Amino acid sequence: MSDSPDSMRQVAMPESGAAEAALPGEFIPTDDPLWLMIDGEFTPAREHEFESLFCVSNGYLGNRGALPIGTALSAPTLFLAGVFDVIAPSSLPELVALPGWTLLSQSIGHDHAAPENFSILDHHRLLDMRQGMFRREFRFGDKEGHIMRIRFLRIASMAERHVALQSSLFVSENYSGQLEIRFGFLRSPGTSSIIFSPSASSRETPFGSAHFLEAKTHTGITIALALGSHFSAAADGLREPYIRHTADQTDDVMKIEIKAGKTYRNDWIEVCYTSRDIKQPQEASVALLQRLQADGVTAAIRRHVDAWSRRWQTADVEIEGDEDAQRALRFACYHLMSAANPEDERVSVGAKGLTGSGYKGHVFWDTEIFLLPFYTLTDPPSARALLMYRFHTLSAARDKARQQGYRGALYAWESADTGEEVTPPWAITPMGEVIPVLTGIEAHHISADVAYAVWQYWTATGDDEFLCSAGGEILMETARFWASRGQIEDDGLYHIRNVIGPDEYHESIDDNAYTNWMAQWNLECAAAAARVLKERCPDQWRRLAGRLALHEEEPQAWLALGRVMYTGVHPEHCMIEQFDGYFALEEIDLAQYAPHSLPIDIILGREHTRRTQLVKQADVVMLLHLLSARIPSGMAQTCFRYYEPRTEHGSSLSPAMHALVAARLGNIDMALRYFRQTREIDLANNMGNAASGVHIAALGGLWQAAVFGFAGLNLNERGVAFMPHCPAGWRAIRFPLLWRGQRIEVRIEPALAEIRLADGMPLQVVVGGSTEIRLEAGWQSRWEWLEGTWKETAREYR
Ligand code: IFM
Repeated sequence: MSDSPDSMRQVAMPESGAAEAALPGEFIPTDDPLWLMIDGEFTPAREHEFESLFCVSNGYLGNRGALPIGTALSAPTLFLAGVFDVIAPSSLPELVALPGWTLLSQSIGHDHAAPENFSILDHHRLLDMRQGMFRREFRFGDKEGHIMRIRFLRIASMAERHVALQSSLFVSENYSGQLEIRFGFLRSPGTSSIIFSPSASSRETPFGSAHFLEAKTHTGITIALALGSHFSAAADGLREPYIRHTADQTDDVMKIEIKAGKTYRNDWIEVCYTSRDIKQPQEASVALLQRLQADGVTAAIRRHVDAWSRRWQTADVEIEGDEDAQRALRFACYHLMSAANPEDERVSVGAKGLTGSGYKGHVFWDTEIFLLPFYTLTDPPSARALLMYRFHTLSAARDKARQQGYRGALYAWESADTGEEVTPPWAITPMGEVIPVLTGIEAHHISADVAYAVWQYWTATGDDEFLCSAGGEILMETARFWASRGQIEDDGLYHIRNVIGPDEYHESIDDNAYTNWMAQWNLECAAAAARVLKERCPDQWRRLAGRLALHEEEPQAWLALGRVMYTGVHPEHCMIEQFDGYFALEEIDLAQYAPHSLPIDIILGREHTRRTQLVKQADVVMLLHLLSARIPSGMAQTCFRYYEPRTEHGSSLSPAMHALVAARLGNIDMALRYFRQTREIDLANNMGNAASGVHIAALGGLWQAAVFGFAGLNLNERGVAFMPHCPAGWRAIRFPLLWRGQRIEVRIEPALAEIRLADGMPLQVVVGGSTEIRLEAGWQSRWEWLEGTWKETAREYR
């Protein structure tokens, strides 16, 4: 996973204005290539990778970007957030992979179609990121020389989250006669062994045909799908659509008489509710389908496009001067926005969002540390919903702490629907070796990560109601966990032993710097939160303290423990040691193994790797960002210089953090290199596993590298600060932020920064560590890099 080809080589971009024409009356096509991802080649071996990249999802459902006409390698799949199944008593919950609804085949004349009987003549697959739309245009011919053209679009509605929609245009270039089209659910090898009820039914409505299907997971969740299909321009030729249901497939079969050169259109609407959402999911699906059929597909698409447009207004990061970086950031924002659902507090975002079945759909610290900043600063309701998931799973976290002999809340390293620990106890390496997985037992920093996101959300939004009703309890319980987790030892310091930090090469270690520093922060922050709660919501605080049996002195005790936390700082070297004994480990020069395609712990062996200073992913380097205010800049520089060459980036989480920190430390070339490496994780599949879903944490990290790294954003209680490091090749970075309900517009050039407060109360702003200014609503402050320092040079009302 070293030198990768440039990300955009395979995902080619069109010339400006060359985007495909619109399906008539359905939507306004995006022709700006900076908003499009295009696959213009047809490479069946890369099919699953593109299915992940071109997935459409809305935080409730995710529909992989499979080709609408099956290929032998297609795996059309539908995921529903929070719908996990446990297939056997001994297995772990996994996100249900439902068969995706797709165009299965077409038969022209008497030639019954299997994909292999067709040849693809032209193929063009496109993700319109601005409108949240997957589109495809292709021409194919059969053995008799009949040529068909199909144009198609698919959305997962951002306006009505229970809805997915697909619209297709068919034109036969040279054949008049019968066309049979089968739409349906195709069970592919990747789909779950879910049971579809045989009572699938079909009926005609004034707006087309409607089909109803029910499926049940082994854990008893009912999934009710209502599917509406409408064929236009075919009234004369459409013959009795009917539904055909077998164990593997449910097809909607239509036969029409077509004329060469004439366009036929089919619209298909899918509505889904489950028994997790509502008592009568079947009725809810039917009712919504009927409403949508009455309204029409065009109106539904318009609502979806409007919803995307509103979302982009608070999230778009514009990069002037680097088209690849621009598209990569839009791709990141597209998937981040697609992954969250502000309307559902019972689900979080899994490591692959709803784009693939990697990690069984489980939720990691990825959400709180890599994704939450994006949602907190661009879509606070989504951030709140994700944090509420942690609130609703507090009791499982309390159980886990208790089971391990601690107090408070220890969150699951891998979490599904209930918050219980679902990390697999073992894994199989690429060499076929079965190895134990200890993260579920020892990766305890997750509790501090959740606490960190709670406090950051509250700082940025000022959402006291959340802090008083939910966030405060998370902070108290996680602090309590840390207060019981370690011990003051003979040296008078508080030690936390036997953990795994972010660097998973080293297991069962003592005093991991990341864990201890974050635990210290958690203890102090909870004590501060106790003061805030007491002041802002005294009644709720009294009730909470009563319910948790929290003594008056407990927050003081947390502060005292924080003061004696062992931090691994070696003042003489201005360094933080990653864990106790790390500096004594064997030094390995990673460069001598470059380039290598297998992970280094496989090349060296796990035991050997454990005895070296090789680091799997940012560990101390994470602290340089998350707790930057606590680490003097000299120490940050020394630590980065030490750990960066020792880091293998064996996790997709690592390069983005290195891009961010390198930028903050002023090492722009290196930052750009890591930025590129991050964007290539999905866009050039440089870790080789994009097929199992996009790497959502890396995408969140890419956004953070731009905003916290190159623009150098810092948040504090009074407002915002910037330490800009805009690369010289990027003419400017421009992005909006939401701060306590106010919109801030930021534009950073290599030697210029403009900060505008669009509305709300005055805000403290500082650029480059100089004097803070107070910015009023409607005003823009202009800063310039002059004589080696940032100075405010103008302020104007705009
Ligand atoms: O959470 C990460 C972990 O840090 C490294 N392995 C992959 C996980 C999921 O992305």
